[in-house]
Amino acid sequence: MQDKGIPKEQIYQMLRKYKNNDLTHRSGKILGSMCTCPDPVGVKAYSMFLESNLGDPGLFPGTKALENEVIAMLGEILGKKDVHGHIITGGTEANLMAMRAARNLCNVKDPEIIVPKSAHFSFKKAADMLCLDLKVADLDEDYKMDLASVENLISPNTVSVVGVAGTTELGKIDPISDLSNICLENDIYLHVDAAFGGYSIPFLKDVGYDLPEFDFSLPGVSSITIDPHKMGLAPIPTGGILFRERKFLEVMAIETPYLTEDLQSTVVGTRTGAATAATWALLKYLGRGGYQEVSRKCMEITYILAEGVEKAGFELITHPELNIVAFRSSEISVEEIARKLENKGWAVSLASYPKAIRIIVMPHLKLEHIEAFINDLNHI
Ligand code: 0PR
Repeated sequence: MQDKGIPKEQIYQMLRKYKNNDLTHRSGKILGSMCTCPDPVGVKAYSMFLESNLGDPGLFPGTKALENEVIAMLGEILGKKDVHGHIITGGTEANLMAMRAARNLCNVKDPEIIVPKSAHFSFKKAADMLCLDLKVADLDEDYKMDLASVENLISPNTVSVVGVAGTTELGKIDPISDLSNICLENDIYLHVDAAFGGYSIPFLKDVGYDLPEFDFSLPGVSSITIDPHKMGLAPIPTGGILFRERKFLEVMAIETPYLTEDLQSTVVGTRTGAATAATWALLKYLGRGGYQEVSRKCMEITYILAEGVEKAGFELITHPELNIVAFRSSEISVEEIARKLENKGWAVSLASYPKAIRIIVMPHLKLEHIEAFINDLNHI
């Protein structure tokens, strides 16, 4: 570190040089990301609350009121207005909190959780950090959690079953309604990871898409992860965790002797209020109608992409249920396809099960990008 400070204009110039090495969502080249260009209204709201710390909410009662309103709005979207929860850093932290609540609720010596083979890797982190034994349920022929497999894995040590509404690799929605029944019958905590689907399934249902129930309207659902920084268009890092009952937060509350709150249930202490402000602003600004449009447009482009992929001679892994298209070829490996697409400037990602090229049709992908992509796909 140099002794004397550098003039700010020079600093900004230096930063721009680094930034120029980054890809941007706006370029339309990022095809494998669940994040997107944050909406400017959310960015402005975020920047207005940079000094707000929800880890010490007594100092920021305005931001705390915003968080309460956001949680109620997200609860309303997910079938229950009087839910309890927090705006946090993202899906990983949300899943970690849910698993911690589930574990703490049960007093078992060797706790186990049951997740589908399609679950996000954050559950492996949660299992490691919380000393949980991870039991992996098989998928059915449509890549959704297999119910017979779940029932076989249930044991007296099961503290939670996890279903996913919008899987990371294929965008599939697990049979949450059946999981809800199974969990009610066995008195097991059911967590729904809707980090991706939470901000789209309800809105797509509004506009006529035939998608299954997955939220608190199902009585067995105990908690839901929903990420504003994915389909919610909020800046990174913004995640959400919602619990059906306050006691799920209370079982993991830690005393905080010198803060303006007595108890804290979140993983992090100092916690930005900016994410809450951005989420609040976007929910108010876009409204239900705005989010319906966002999801509807993504789905329309998803279908165009799926059709283009098939016409180009590739095999779709599955009919897209949400805005993810996954495909492979009988002639060349997915690694080879990815390499060729990367040479043409596309940043694609690979699904692991089954192996496939995976494209997430996020709001930054416009029709012209997808048309250019299909054109390149035809010529690899
Ligand atoms: N749950 C689900 C269903 C997810 O898909 C993800 C992340 C998480 C939880 C974890 O969320 P956080 O990453 O917010 O903690 N899904 C994406 C993935 O792993 C995240 C992502 C986003 C990856 C943008 C790359 C990228 O460029 O694929």
